[in-house]
Amino acid sequence: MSAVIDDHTHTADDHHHGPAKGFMRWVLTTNHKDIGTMYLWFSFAMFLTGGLMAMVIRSELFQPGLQIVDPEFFNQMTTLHGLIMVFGAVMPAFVGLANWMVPMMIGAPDMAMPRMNNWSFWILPFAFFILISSLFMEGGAPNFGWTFYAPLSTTYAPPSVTFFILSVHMMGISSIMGAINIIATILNLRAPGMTMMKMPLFVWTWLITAFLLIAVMPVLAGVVTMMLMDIHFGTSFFNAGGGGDPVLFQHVFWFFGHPEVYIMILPAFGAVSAIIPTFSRKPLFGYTSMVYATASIAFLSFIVWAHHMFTVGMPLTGELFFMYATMLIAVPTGVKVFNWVTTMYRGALTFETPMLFAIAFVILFTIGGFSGLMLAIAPSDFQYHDTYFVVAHFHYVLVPGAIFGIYAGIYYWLPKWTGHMYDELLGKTHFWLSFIGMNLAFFPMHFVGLAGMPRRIPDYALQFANFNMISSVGAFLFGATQLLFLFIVIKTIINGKKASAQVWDGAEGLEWTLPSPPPYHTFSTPPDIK
Ligand code: HEM
Ligand SMILES: [Cu+2]
Repeated sequence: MSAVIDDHTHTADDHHHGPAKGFMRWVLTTNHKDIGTMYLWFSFAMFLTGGLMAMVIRSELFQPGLQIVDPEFFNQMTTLHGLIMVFGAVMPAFVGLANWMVPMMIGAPDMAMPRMNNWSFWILPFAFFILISSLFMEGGAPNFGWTFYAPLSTTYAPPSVTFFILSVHMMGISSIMGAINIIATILNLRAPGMTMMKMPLFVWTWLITAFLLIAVMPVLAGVVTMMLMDIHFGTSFFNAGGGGDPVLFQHVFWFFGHPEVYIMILPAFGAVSAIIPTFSRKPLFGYTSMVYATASIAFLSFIVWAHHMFTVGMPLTGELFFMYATMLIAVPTGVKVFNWVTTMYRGALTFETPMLFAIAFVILFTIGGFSGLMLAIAPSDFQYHDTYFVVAHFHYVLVPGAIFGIYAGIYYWLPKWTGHMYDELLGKTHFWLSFIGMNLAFFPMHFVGLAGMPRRIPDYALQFANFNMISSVGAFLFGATQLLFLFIVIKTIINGKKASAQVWDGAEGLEWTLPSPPPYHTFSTPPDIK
C-alpha cells in the first residue's frame, strides 16, 4: 500500500485534494464520487451483458419452433439474464446513485466507512466474473431460473452451481457492507440542522432500502448455504427423500425475494420524488406521507412472500392471509402515485428528459402494480401463475420502474457529476424509443400469458406466434436504443456544453449549491441548513 503511494509522489505532487492519477486511482479510491462512478459504469456494463442475453432469448422466441439455440442453452440465458439484471444492473446502479448523492444531499464529506466502500464495490466484478465464467464450465451455466428452485438447483443442477453459490455469497457481502455504510452515513454524518424530516426523499428511501438489504441478504446467503450443504455435505434440507421439503426452499427464497423486489424500486421512488417537483416548479406534495408510505411498503414487503407460491398447496388461511396482505400494499403505493400526480397538478410543467422518464415511470409502474393486484388474487393466480402474464407484470415494474427511475436520476444528475449538459434532443430520442420499444416488448406478453403461454420455454404453440413476434421486435428496438444512451453519456463528457451549478431552475437540495462538477472533496466543513 505505502509502496503504491510512494510511486505517486513523484508523478504528481500531492496536495491532499485532487484524485490520484492513473489506474490505481480507481483501484485504491475511497472517494464516494469515484466509487459512485465505478458502480454506475459497472452497472451499465452488466445491463448490456444481461441485455445481450435477452436478445438471444427474444431471437429464439421470434418464431415458434427451435431455431437458434438449443433448449439447454436457452435456460442458461434466462437464468443469467435474470441474475445479472437484478444483482448486476439494477442494484449496483442504485448503490452508485447513493454513493454520489447521499453524502452531497445531507451535507456530509463522504461515506461513513470509505475503505469498506471501496471493498463493497471491488467484490462485484469478481463475483460476476465467476458467475459469467460458468458459461464455459462443463455442464454449462446455471439453468434453473433466477429463482433457483430446489431440487432443480440441487439434485439436478449442473456442477457450476457451486460457483453460482460462491458468487451469490460475494454479491451478498457487497450488498450488506454497502447497506451498513449507507445507514451509518445517514444516521451519523448529516450536517447540523439536517433533521431526519428535512432529508430529501431519495435519502429516506435509501435508508429504508438499506434496512431491507440488511434484513434479507443474510436470508439469501442462508438459502444458498443450505443448497451447498445438500449438494456436497449430505444434508436434506430440500430433499424429500431425506426428510426435507422442496417447498421450504421456496419459502426461504421468497422471504428474501419479495423484499428484494422492493429493494429494486424504493430508491427509484426517491429519485422520482426529487425530479417531479423540479420540473413541476412546485414543492413535493405530501412529503411526510411519502416517508410513511415508504416505511409501510417496506414493512408489508416482509409479510407477503407466499403470494409467489399460491399453487404449492398452502392451507386456505395461508392463501387468504397472503392474498389480503399483498393487496394492502396497493394502499401506500396509491398514496405515492397520488402525491406525484398532485405535485404535477397545476404545476408549470416542462418535459426535459428526466421528467419524461419520471412521468413514464408513474404511468407504467402503475400498470405493473395493477397486474400485480391481479396476480395477488389467489384463485385467479392459479390461472396466471408461471405464464407470460407474470413476465409481463414484473417487466412493467422493473423496466419502467427500476430502469426508467435510474435513467431519470442519471439524466437529472449527470450535468452535476460531469459539469456538462447532455444533448436534450438525443435524450428525448432515447426516451421515446425506449418507451415505444418497452411497451411493444412487454404489453403483448399480458395477452399470451392470459391465453396460457408458459414462461421459461424456448418454443411455443402456433397461436402465440403474432404477439411473440411483436414482443421480439419491441425488445430489439429497446435493446438497440440503449447503445444510444452510451453514446449520449460519452458525448456529454467529451463535449457537452458547460452546466451551471444550479443546472435546473427551481431544483431544491444541497447538491445544487455545489459547482458542477463538484470538487473532489465536498462539505469538509458542513453547510448551513435553513
Ligand atoms: C402493487 C404491487 C405489487 C403486487 C401486488 C405484486 C404481486 C405479485 C405477485 C402476486 C407475483 C407472483 C405471480 C406468480 O408467480 O404467479 C409477482 C411476481 C413478481 N413481481 Fe410483483 N407485485 C407488485 C410489485 C412488484 C414490484 C415493485 C416489483 C419489482 C420492482 C415486482 C417484481 C416481481 C417479480 C420479479 C416477480 C416474478 C418473480 C418470478 O417468479 O420470477 N413486483 N408479483
Ligand atoms: Cu412478491
